[in-house]
Amino acid sequence: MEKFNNYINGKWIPARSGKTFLNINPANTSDIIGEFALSEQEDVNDAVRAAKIAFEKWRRTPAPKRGDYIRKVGDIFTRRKDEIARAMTREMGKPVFETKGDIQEAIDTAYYSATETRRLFGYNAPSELYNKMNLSFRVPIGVVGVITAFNFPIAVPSWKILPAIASGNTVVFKPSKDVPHAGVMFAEVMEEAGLPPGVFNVLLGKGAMGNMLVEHPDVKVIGFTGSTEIGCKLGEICGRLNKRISLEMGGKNPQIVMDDANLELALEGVLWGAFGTTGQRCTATSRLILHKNIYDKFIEMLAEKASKLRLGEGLKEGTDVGPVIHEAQLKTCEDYVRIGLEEGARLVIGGKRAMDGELAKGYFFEPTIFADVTKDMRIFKEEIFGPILSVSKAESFEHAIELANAVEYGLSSSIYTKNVNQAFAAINEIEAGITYINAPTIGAEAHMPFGGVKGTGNGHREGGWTVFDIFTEWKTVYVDYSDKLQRAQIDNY
Ligand code: UN1
Repeated sequence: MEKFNNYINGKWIPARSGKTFLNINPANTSDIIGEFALSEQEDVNDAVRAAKIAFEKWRRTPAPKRGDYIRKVGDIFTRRKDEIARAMTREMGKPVFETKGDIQEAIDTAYYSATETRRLFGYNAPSELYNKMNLSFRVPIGVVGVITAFNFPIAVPSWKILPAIASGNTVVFKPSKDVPHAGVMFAEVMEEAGLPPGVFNVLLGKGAMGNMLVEHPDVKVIGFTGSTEIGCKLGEICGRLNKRISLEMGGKNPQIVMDDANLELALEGVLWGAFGTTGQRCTATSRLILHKNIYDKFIEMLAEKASKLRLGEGLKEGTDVGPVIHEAQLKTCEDYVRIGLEEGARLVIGGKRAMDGELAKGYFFEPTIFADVTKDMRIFKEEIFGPILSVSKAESFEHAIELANAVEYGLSSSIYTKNVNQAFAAINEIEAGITYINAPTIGAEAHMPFGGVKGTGNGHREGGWTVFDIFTEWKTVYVDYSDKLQRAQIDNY
């Protein structure tokens, strides 16, 4: 069996304890991906020490020079796209066309971040005094800890790692325990790009090790994507330690379909939004809000199409929907089906494990649709992270918006309508970090701000120019060239 180690200070090394853990293919549980280093406190200390030392040189490397390395990262991901995509599919299940998209998002992020190293704009402003100049610059912060989920094993880490490094920070990355191989491949790419030792480090392991990284006094900033439960706990730790943390957490994203919408288009949208990545996206469409005039008809159209989605191994040509990530996630899906039925929702299709033929070898769950879901039900409010869609009926546009906003989360959202007034009103009224008009809730692009309001986050935005606000501090500079003492607020008044 293949063994995979941590990447610390430019070297591949096992965990100090020698401990390892296994990871399996969720589409075929007898296929073992490999044996991975199980990192603990000492390994965290080693990686953070390496990153701290590397920071002193890296922060003094001119930003455009740092960009040259990151551009190479984009080139290498481009060259290795197919091969890494296949390995990712084997490790986490989503079909190859999706894992290719995942890598493309990292390529886009690499080129975007590399270009930003020639900008990283600060501001200047007039001084109150004539012979004085006021400037401000972004400066790097130090060692950044990156902790991410399994569902986008390369793209989401890249959103944090590449801008953090472009800004002059160094990084210790802990991939999800469910996708350690992707973390290894990320490190291989960084190694080939020739980044100086210690600028980027990967620690493989489980959840507890993430806490150690967050608690480590030399880790100054954390970028986290994962569950609300864990994110909030890490947020508490960072509050106590006065550290910056960017939290990207859960979603319960609505797609509204109004009675004037192009229904075929809305149908394609919800199929992709709800069942793409097997519903395991923080941006997945988990609630469908239908105007009463099209409610029955649309549910019928949807049920027909959704029941034809082809479940299977993501490496197999023609697969639409892969497995969920592990047994516990299957169990969660089953629990929510039971809860939905107990709450009185109507099960339209699906609702159980898919066990036909080859599917019995993996963690497959049937695409599931509940109708007549009301806003007090748990399946309306709680993130499931699986292929389960809740459908609710709206009496009017206002009611649709009210339903869309009736949850604790606020990441993505969508409305299908041809009425331009309604579309713009929805942009104003939906409480979410992202709103799509006539497009599904998934499909964020690397160069735009990404993040949510309410329970989804803590005010930061990854992606785009906004991610640099997470990974930089401001340095304000006043240059007085008057050759005398000029007292602001005093000598000029
Ligand atoms: C996530 O689910 O964590 O917009 C990120 C999208 C993708 C990113 C999803 N580009 O769905």
